[in-house]
Amino acid sequence: MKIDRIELTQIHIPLVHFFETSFNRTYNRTIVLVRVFSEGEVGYGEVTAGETPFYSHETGDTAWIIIKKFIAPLVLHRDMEHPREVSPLFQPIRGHNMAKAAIETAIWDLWSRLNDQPLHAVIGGKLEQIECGVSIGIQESVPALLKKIETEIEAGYRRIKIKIKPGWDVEVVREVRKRFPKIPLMGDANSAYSLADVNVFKRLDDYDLMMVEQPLHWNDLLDHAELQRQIRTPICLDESIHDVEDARKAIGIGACKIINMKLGRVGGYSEARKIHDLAQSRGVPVWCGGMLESGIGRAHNIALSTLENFKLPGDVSASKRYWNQDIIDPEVEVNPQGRITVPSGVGLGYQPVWERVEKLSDRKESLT
Ligand code: OSB
Ligand code: MG
Repeated sequence: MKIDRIELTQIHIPLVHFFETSFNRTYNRTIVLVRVFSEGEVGYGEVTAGETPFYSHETGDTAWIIIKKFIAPLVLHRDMEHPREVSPLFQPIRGHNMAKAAIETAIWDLWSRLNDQPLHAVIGGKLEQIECGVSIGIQESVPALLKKIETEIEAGYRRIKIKIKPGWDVEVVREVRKRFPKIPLMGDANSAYSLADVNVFKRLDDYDLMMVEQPLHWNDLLDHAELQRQIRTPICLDESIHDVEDARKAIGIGACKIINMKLGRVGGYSEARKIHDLAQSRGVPVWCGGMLESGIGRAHNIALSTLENFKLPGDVSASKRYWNQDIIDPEVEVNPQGRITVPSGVGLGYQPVWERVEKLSDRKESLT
């Protein structure tokens, strides 16, 4: 396989409902999509970075520059046997994992299509159905949140994640538990707290949460280990895990008992697989996180979620929770039992509809 062209396309697409975390509120997504071309076939990838550098240092704009100047030249016109060769090529570039992942994941899709196989089979996935949860942003009021949760439970979702931040935490969780005593529930703080807030998490211990996600600083492991020693609720790390070394250290010092996996945050399938295997060998379950992806990123998340240690429901939800119309055909659907049936077609198994992409696009660049 030799890649003769890489194309970057930026789209603007409004969310059905704004999404608020401890770091910002998003109404409209601006997303950079990539296409990689070889032997008349196309592979698809998505830059999962946000519009702003508030989740990580990366944005769609930084990824565009890094891909154009440093990543694309490493793979264009190079003879490659297998997509597992891609990730080591990117190793000299420090950070910029979402830029790397967009290209790496697109090349896995391309190779799967060239070899007439489903991507999930190519990466070694075994699961035929994916367990789905939802991530519910901070709402205008507690009744509004309760209503949202009710809707998602009725739709069949198997786990509810709510976003928390100082001022929207213990009291909110108490109200949710009062109304829904039994549902699998968790909170994601996106690094809104410090160790000085240990009492917040001790109080949250009363509400039987499956886990609390990334309570402390976005690059910390040590303080999370200290917090975990003081609370019963398992800590799940998101922002702090960039590679298998972070995962090894985090598990080793007890900074987390669960890992949220995101292809973008860890730089693609090769590193995700390493983290997955390490976690599995240590008895640490993983689940697939989300970054408000379009159908292309979402389809990659579904493929990833077929690996065996994806033991907990992910933030992998139906297209219609995000978009009036997604950019793939068929759209991602979740059945009334809260599961996605993994598609059996080649590559991603969902076909990007490029005419739709072009209608949403205002920026495009071809790299040769
Ligand atoms: O922390 O998991 C997160 C969205 C954007 C950035 C960070 C996160 C999230 C989500 C949404 O929680 C998950 C999704 O539904 O895509
Ligand atoms: Mg998170």
